[in-house]
Amino acid sequence: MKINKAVTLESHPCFSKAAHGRYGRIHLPVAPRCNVQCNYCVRRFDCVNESRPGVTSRLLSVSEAVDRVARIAERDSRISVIGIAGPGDPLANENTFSTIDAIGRYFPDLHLCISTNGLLLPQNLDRLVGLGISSITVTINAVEPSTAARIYKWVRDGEESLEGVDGARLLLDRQWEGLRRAAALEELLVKVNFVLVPGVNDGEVEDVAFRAGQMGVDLMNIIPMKPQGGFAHLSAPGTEDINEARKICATHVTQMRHCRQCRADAIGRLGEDRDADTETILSRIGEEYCEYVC
Ligand code: CLF
Ligand code: SF4
Repeated sequence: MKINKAVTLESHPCFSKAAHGRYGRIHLPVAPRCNVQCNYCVRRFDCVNESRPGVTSRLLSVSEAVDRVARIAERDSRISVIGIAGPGDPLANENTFSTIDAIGRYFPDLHLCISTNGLLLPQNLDRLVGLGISSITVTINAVEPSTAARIYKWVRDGEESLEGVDGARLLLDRQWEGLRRAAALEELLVKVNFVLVPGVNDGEVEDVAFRAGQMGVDLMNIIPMKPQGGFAHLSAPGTEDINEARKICATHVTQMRHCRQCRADAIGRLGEDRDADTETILSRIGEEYCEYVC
């Protein structure tokens, strides 16, 4: 099926504010591994009452993911998007590709959406497009490696693990290359996420917006950092900080203002997640999960 960006936009609850009250998404938690460590990401929560990115009650296998979509999409015609947003990095998990391949074949009318830290995006973009994804989000938190080095504890590329500025530079190079190439594809909706960490990267939010706007990125989502993990000692940005950053960045790229910072296993319309309904029949496992920001 030929993907048409305008058609995707009409019914994508994240990319279109007009669509967010009418359409919903299913996140499939099939991707546990991550290849970087963000300082704002904590991997040890597994609470069905917790509602934030990176949290899921249970990992799904590919066949379980397909079953879940069949079961839910059958009784809710408002589901328009199937997203993979963790709980780790989707592109660091082969199951992500198997899942979108299967969903694309069984449910060709649903849009496929991926959210990634971008480290493996350049090498996987063609594959994702070939599998039929119609929207992608890349989280980019800086332009300068010295700033990114304060946000990412380590970056793992294959067998190589890099820390400090070396890891940060590699990650930023991949993120920006992946974003540029994705934005150049006429069929893809592309969003850049920015996790605002006061005193660390707030001075670069406009630079990220400017670059993204120049590349033709469709949307930017500025997200408040939650103080935890390596950033537990910092303060979260206030609503005024976020609004001010959005105001400045809106001159470069359209701003998203209706994000609900979804769980990695969210289901339904934004803000009306039905995870608990669906998870009651599933057992919880005591694994550690990674915070993921879609
Ligand atoms: Fe999911 Fe993300 Fe796709 Fe949407 S969520 S993978 S783009 S289908 Fe949406 Fe949730 Fe905000 Fe993400 S409200 S956290 S922006
Ligand atoms: Fe990985 Fe996302 Fe957690 Fe960062 S926030 S460590 S990219 S899962």
